Amino acid sequence: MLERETVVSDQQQVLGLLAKRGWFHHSGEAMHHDSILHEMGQLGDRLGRRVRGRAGALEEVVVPRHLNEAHPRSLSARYGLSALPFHVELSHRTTPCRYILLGCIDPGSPSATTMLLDWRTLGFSLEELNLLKEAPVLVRAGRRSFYSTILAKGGTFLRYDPGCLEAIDGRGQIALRLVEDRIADAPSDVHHWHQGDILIIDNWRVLHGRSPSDQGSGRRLARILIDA
Ligand SMILES: O=C(O)CCC(=O)C(=O)O
Ligand SMILES: [Fe+2]
Repeated sequence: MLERETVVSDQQQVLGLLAKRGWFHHSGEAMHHDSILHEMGQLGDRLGRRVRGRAGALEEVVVPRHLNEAHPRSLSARYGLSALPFHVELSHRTTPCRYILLGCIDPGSPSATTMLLDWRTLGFSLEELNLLKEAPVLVRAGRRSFYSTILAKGGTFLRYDPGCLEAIDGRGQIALRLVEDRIADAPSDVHHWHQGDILIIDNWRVLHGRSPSDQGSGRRLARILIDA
């Protein structure tokens, strides 16, 4: 039997894999909501500071929702149980959170997968990268809406979420379509959930999405967001 210390993944190993691939899969031993969240907290708190999600909570449970049951400004309000398109979490903030941790409380039946895609593998040319850094887009966030670009200066992070980004001119339109088209053609990593699994995603680098889901599948993921 492994010592408890070795079960919770070693920080260097987590950081190493995050640097290498942009995401990290931890097969947890925890099987209950509280213990999964505890384990996620241990991993997340070592990476940075927790931030609130869209609905204002530091810890959330993500359940696939029908259009009319979803939080009005969430992607689910637009896509419901269909596939959730690839996005960067908290794209509507001036800086999206650095990490997302998802923990599987229940994979659901039928289960839905989470898809992961590193934007650096999308093959943008230098010219395209410049377009993404320069073309202005509107970031819709109610009264806090603002103008920004898809790619941050220096390429630190990508801002992309079909639910809150809008073109305001031709260049923005081309830039948004460019990302959409590349994503559509790109092979992604597909994560099939097992109870207790924890995924840590470098949200500045890896976009995530979800395959179509079923009403009443029982699928439940715990989620915490980290600034670092
Ligand atoms: O349900 C999933 O697989 C991911 C949903 C999502 O986008 C999120 O929790 O941020
Ligand atoms: Fe998300």
